[in-house]
Amino acid sequence: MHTEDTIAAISTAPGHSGIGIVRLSGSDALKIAERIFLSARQKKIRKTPSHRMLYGHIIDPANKETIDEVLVSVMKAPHTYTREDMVEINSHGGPVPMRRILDLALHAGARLAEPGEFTQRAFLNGRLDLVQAEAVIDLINALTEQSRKTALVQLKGGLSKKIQSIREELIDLAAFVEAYIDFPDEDIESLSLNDMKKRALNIQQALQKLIESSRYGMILREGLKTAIIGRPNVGKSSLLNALLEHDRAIVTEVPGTTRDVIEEYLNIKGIPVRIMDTAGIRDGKDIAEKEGVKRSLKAMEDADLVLLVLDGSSTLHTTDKELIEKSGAKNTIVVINKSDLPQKINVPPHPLHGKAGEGTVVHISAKHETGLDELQRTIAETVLSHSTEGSAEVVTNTRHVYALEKALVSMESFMTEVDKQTSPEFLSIELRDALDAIGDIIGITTPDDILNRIFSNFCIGK
Ligand SMILES: Nc1nc2c(ncn2[C@@H]2O[C@H](COP(=O)(O)OP(=O)(O)OP(=O)(O)O)[C@@H](O)[C@H]2O)c(=O)[nH]1
Ligand SMILES: [Mg+2]
Repeated sequence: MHTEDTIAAISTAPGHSGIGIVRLSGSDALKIAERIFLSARQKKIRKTPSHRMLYGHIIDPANKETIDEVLVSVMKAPHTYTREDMVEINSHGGPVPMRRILDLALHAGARLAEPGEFTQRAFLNGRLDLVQAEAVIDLINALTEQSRKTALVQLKGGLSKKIQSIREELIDLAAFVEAYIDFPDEDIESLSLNDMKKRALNIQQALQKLIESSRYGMILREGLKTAIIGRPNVGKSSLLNALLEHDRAIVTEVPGTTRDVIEEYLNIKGIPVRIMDTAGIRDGKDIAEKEGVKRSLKAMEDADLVLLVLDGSSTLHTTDKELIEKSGAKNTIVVINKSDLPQKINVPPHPLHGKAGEGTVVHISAKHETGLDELQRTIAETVLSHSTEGSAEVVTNTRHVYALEKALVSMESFMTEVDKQTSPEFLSIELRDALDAIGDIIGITTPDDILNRIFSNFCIGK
């Protein structure tokens, strides 16, 4: 990656809109913008104080043709997103004028930006660490208000600060251990051993807490994978429609209506939910239905949460019992539907006890939309009861979880080695490994190929 050249991109989404923004960043950004912009009051971009806007027109320097009427924001280094000189051209948001403005900027000396390159520069120039840079994309992709809040805490450096403090504790501990390497003849006294263990335990606990927060964090980022499972005709598709508040899936009185998995997004009390309606489970004869059932079982297996729907107006079927058994290992809410009809079902004892949400029974009528609020509350509780909601430091990123787990493994080995009174050289190796893993999270030791992969997932212009 070259950071010495000036980059340009269309930063707003493609399509037609009121305004659109072409963005420039780099040491020549002001000069390049000046070549293609004519201010209404003859003002020069380079002479304009930072963080001011100029009104005028984009002009093709080759033939003096006016391309669009624009407002230009002038932002001078270092107080900018990338810490470089930046110009943002606010034009009309049509693809044709914007493409033309971008082309003019490229002709005037800019290079087309790679995806995420503005943010990559912000990272390379030290304005954001890697966790904060990754939070930018999470904020853009936030599924619900809760996801947005968590991403914003990360963007403002909340999680980074926590990771930094763990890193500092690790550095202190490493320095303490390494002091003994210089005196090979001296054994580490037991007082110091205890001190080391105490410090290592603190670090371990902090790592564990962050790893635990990721269960909630990943749900905020990717959605709670929820599968609606049950026999044919119990009202699974009706439930999906009732939750979505529109007729997404076909509902008929014929068993076996749904043949494929239907996936939708829902916002349940701030929690993004990826909900899947599935084909009713039975021993169907036709091939399409068999395939449908296979997919239902797969959806159940992959789900974070199973909504096991039973028909309250009929007695418990063998398949119901089998599904109750099958869902045993899963976080499950038993949803007894058709509560508007006379009830014949015996609420089955669920094999699961103990953990919140599991084996919980909720009565609803999907058709008359009753009991849905309680169901939604129960769904939200299964997430929140396990979570560290309210805690500022929530880990939402798989890359961070892996690195934290790696650091934790090293700390566990460190503890074992301390107990065995291994020589300080070996102890220090474990701490270095933990430090590297933590450094990878915030981008201190992250290899270039990983960095490039992270930024290539961004959109162009960010
Ligand atoms: N009385 C009553 N009928 C319901 C209720 N929910 C669903 N039904 C009816 O039950 C029938 C089956 O509903 P669906 O939602 O298609 O059931 P399903 O579980 O998706 O069925 P498959 O797709 O075949 O597996 C339809 O006639 C619905 O109108 C309810 O709460 N009360
Ligand atoms: Mg259905």
